[in-house]
Amino acid sequence: MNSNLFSLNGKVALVTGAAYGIGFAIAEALAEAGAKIAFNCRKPEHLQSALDEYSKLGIEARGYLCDVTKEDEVKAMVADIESTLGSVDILVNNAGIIRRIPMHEMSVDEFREVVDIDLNAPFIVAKAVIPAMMKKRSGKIINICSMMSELGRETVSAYAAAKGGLKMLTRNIASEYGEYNIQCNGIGPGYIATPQTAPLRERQPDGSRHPFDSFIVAKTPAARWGNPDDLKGPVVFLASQASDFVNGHILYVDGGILAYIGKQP
Ligand code: NAP
Ligand code: GCO
Repeated sequence: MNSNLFSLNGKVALVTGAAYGIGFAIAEALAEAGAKIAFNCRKPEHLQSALDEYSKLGIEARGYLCDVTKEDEVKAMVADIESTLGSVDILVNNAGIIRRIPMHEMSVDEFREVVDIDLNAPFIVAKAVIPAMMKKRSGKIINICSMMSELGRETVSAYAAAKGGLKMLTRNIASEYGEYNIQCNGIGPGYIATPQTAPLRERQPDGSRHPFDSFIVAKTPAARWGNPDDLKGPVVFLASQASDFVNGHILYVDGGILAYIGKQP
């Protein structure tokens, strides 16, 4: 097999929201495969700590303070990446938030904020990088979807609506730009141990596990939460020439949750 199949040498990767969590692991994996890394977040303290962590790993990441919902900030970031590292070859739309509120109690602004970051922003960032990919007739766009691209649950209406929409945005980008040798796929992580899910894993006052923690472990054939490193292989696959004929696919990295009815209590 061609040993360069999974190489990203000479490629420029932008990973949004990669100050920590899943995005950081994704950026680390892409760097390990040879890519030059650019990433962004909103908070200066997150940016600085991330730059320090990347540096400790020997990764010369270019970090940007950029809110992915602001098109002017995104355009300025992409322009600076193009003038310093080169045009973006690989985009990972990772930045995202969740608000866990019963729908009938959720404000319109709270709903809109989640959809803005989790769905509108991937459109904004993809739109900023696609013209250069079209010129090069080459590009990889990877949208970080979710179990909630397929399933609902209480309190996450905005998130599920956004991630379901992101699945279809992924398929539409694949449909519209495949002829330019641009592949757009999604990764659907299962339940991953990051700050975003920390509230679902908090120990109870009596020291017992959070009920949701126990629920997820029973619902996952792998009988564990995922960790960000579980996403490294899948993202390198979708970012590399190994997946040049994979397009519009959502790769679920979930330990088997979507395949499993769950362990009998
Ligand atoms: P996280 O720990 O909360 O990290 C989110 C990152 O996004 C942070 O770096 C945050 O930095 C950045 N961010 C948030 N809003 C932003 C904005 N408007 N502009 C720029 N950056 C922004 O989340 P995570 O668990 O790593 O999840 C990452 C992605 O995976 C999200 O799309 C999430 O929906 C998805 N996902 C997570 C899980 C899971 O179980 N953890 C499972 C499936 C899918 P700042 O706050 O500094 O901006
Ligand atoms: C939740 C969790 C999930 C995960 C992930 C699952 O509250 O149910 O936060 O939404 O973040 O999206 O794939």
